[in-house]
Amino acid sequence: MTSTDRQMPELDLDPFSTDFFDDPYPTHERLRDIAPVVWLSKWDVYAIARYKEVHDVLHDHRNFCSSRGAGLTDFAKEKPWRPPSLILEADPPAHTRIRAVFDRILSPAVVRALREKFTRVAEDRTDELLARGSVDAIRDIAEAFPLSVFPEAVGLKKEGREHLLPYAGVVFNAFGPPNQLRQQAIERSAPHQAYVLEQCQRENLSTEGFGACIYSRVESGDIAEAEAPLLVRTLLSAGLDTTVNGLGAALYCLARFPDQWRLLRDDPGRARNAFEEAIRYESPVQTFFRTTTQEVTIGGFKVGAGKKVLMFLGAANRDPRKWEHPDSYDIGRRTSGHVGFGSGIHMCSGQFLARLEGEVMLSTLAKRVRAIEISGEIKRRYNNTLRGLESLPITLKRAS
Ligand code: OVV
Repeated sequence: MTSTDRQMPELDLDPFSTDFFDDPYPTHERLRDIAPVVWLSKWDVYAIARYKEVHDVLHDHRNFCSSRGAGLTDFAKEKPWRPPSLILEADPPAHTRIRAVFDRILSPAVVRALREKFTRVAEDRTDELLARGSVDAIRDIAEAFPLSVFPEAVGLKKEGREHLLPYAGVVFNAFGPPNQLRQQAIERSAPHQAYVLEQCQRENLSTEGFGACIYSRVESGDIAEAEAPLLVRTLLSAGLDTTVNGLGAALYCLARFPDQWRLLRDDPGRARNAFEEAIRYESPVQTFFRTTTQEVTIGGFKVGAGKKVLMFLGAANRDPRKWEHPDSYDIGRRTSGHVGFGSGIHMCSGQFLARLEGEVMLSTLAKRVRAIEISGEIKRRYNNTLRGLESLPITLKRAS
């Protein structure tokens, strides 16, 4: 009997339940240890939790496509809840052309020019927080900072911005199975969808900013007129809640592990890696799906054509086969290779912007704040894809 004839192990656990979200780590370990791929009967998906196989799948877009959806819904069988993304939910060659345009809009050079502006905002925010002393690290930092720099950088008008996080909440819940989180989010999404659709139009975007930049590519002939609003939609879908949860992850880590906060205070130049390590450690985007385009073999197990493969980015980022002391938050760690931003052709296009936001906010805090102490009840926020907190009450002490 060859390895490809081995019976696929199956489990009936639900990785989209609140019990799982409360503590996914024992289940991540179980999934990694049982086999390279495990069939989850509850949703008929093939789960991959080891680093190697997650990495391999991310780098094999021919066998594991995105055009049938990066969530559980198979677009070949079911209508997506909104028109597919031109970038996330696409394969080469269509993806390649759009992605090249998008990458130039969010290039390191473009992002670099935002540093001074972002730093001033972070400094003002920090002084305001210190004046109050007791704050909520999620609402007052992780949400407030990205909300005060990102919509501005896109070129959105002031009114209606309160729809942005709820809209992204729907997007990331919608990748999950048809559970209450997904169904309720979609049921309540109409006003958020209406807002986003409207803001994606050229006339509602300022003449500077990422939005106008996308429309300028219509002029240069790189994209069609009809593609521009959908690319702005990608910015609004993927550009805010992700960085909110990334920054939230970093603050949660630094509040829980004071030795690491001390290291960061000793050298605020470590802020960028402290942020990166938080992305590995908490993996704000926990999962994505692919669809098999033909029968494939994963770690010696056969998976049929047209099957949904569920990649546990968060489990891969803590796989002891890949990482030393994977369950330690270590701001000095060599984080390269983590899959918190994905990997391969779909790897996060906004990663440079995300890192700038994370680095600037964390280094500013490290320079001005002596201590961060958890001062109240920590509440988790439940989402089918995003991992993060609803509330993290902290007290901040000023550095003398
Ligand atoms: C990576 C990502 C997440 C959510 C939405 C999109 C992309 C999009 O392209 O709309």
